[in-house]
Amino acid sequence: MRLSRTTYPGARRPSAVGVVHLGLGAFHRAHQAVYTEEAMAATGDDRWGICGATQRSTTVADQLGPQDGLYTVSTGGPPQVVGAITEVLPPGDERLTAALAHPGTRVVTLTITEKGYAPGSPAVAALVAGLRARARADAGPITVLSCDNLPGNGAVLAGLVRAAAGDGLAEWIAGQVRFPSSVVDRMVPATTPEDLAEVARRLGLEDRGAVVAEPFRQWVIEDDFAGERPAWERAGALLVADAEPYERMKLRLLNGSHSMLAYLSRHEYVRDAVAELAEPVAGLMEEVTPTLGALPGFDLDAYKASLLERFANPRLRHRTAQIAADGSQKLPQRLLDPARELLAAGREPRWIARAVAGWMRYVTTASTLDDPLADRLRVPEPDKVVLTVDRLLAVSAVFGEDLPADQVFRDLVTESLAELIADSTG
Ligand code: CS2
Repeated sequence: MRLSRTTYPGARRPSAVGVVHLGLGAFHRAHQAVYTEEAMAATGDDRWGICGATQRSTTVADQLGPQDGLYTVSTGGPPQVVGAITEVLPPGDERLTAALAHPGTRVVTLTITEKGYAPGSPAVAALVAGLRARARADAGPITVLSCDNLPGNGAVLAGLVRAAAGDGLAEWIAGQVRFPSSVVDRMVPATTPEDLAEVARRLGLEDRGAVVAEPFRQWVIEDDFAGERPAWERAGALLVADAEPYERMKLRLLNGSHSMLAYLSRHEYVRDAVAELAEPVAGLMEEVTPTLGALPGFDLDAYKASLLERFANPRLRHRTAQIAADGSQKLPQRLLDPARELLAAGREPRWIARAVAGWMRYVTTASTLDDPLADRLRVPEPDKVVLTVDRLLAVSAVFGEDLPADQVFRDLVTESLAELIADSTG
């Protein structure tokens, strides 16, 4: 039997939709939806049901629709049923605009991945259409809360929305909409058939929307809301004036290491890659530390040690291939921005260069490349080191104009790529 509100009547039943979410993937289900569920449980304020929309594939709608939005999250103990999601909209569903224009909706959250932050992306277009309808309906203020791994994600999204909105709507947005930045953290690998079988066994019901995640979770949110919001702090979220220091730490230490592991290891899972690459990962973390800025009272050494433990979690089947995807969208904030800052300070970003060389080897040798810039990342003769570095550094959407012109950086990457190629052929 399938998990649903009929077969599992004990699930939380929100009284209304208060949040619209764009990008209803595994990450949202294991992160913001859980915070929202727990905020409702802690306060008894049940108005924060989530209307979740998927942007690209119908799979999630097929998984969650027949389950009335219910699914489980497993972090080691028994699967927990989450009832916060009350509506599931497939791509292109017109009800999304209506949901964004409904006065009960006070917050829009987004997990649309890095590549969603581009002019003309479907998620941005859907958001602007919804805001336009909301302005017309005079439905009141709303907060747009980005939850993607980008620096200043709120400001970036605000820029895209304003550019697409045009003058009249931009004026309404300026008065009614806030775009706080937030930093999200939880490792949530793609669910596998084995995971689904395990959940079905433990739950006694089939759950095609199940997600498996690490126990750790963090959400740092800039406290800049246009109106009401779920009491996420009651579920452990940190409301702060400025998320930037957290963002640097998370993107450069966690995500930077993740990308390094994904490109330098030939292991299938992060947990095995981290055992193989303990030295480069520790090296990378030390190298970027001077670029992190200050967080008074924060124990950076403990944070780094905890990351190594989280990567090594034996229960997590986090595929390096999943993290390797979309590298052109991830490298700049994870590796290249800290490289720029180190170079400007007269330091050599050796370990960053090694990770970048790993990416170069990866994009030039992978049999299929999952990346929006895939066409521009192919080189004719990947064993020619200097030519490969030259061609790839010239992709300015990734490296800008400054890094290709930096001889120190170019030499470090060239040297690393030569070593990597020699290692794999020798
Ligand atoms: C990963 C992230 O897929 C990736 O690129 O680095 O999804 C990572 O697992 C999360 O940001 C952890 O919070």
